[in-house]
Amino acid sequence: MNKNFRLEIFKKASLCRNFEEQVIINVNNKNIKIPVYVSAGQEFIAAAISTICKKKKIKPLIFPQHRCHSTYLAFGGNIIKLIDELLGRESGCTKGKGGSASIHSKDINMFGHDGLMGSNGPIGVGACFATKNPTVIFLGDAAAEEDYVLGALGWASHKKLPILFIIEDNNFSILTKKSVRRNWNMKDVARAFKLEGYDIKDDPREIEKHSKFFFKKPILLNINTNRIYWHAGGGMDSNKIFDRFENEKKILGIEAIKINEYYKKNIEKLWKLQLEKQ
Ligand SMILES: Cc1ncc(C[n+]2csc(CCOP(=O)(O)OP(=O)(O)O)c2C)c(N)n1
Repeated sequence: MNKNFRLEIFKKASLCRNFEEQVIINVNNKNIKIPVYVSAGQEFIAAAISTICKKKKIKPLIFPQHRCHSTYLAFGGNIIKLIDELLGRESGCTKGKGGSASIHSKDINMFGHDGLMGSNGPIGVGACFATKNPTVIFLGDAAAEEDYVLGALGWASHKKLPILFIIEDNNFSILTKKSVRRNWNMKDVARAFKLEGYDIKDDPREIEKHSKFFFKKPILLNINTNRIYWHAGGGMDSNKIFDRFENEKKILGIEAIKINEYYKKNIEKLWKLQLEKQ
């Protein structure tokens, strides 16, 4: 992968990571009073997919689930409106009514989740079938297990829809690991439905490698990743989890460090300004 492109992806990831770090601070000091689902650790998925879409000049329909701050930010959602949403304000991107789990934004074609795990599978397939617009559906590894997701995969395959199913596979359904829940994987399920299916890491180079046919046919990427914080809120079980963000920063060196310093400083400032408006 060309270094500039990798840095472009890193920029988005840095925006997302620093945003989430501020969310954690503001959950802990009780400025944020609603349940939050932090995407720190998983941000390279949204960062890579959105940068690839931008390069392809595609503005897809986006169907996220609850862990979606990074999806919103990486695809160009307004950061102030997200801060306001988490603070429960009417000026929030979902008018303060969606909270963390149901981020919705007409500006970026992002359709907020309703809370029923996996529902965005059939809803997103339906939207893609009706409009034929390029569509990205993000599902957790647990949400992907819902029966209605399977029916949706079959329809997307049969109709050869321009759709990308991204499984953000952090191994957990709240606290239950995949190995307790099932003996199969989503790549094989996709292939059983005659979809292209791959099981990859959240390494942006691997994601890009599979991007040639994005939106030319239906594809499912099961992307292995890690969430750093608890299912909800800002707790942390271990600091030994592999952190793709820190890994990329180390590899990319001084340029990445500078990018990250920029986002850290400015996002902290934005949060402060918004909080002062209260
Ligand atoms: C149909 C349904 N079943 C159960 C739940 C309760 N629930 C909320 S989040 C969650 C786990 C989701 O895990 P996953 O889809 O892997 O996403 P992650 O939280 O790991 O990002 C569960 C079981 C729900 N909201 N909807």
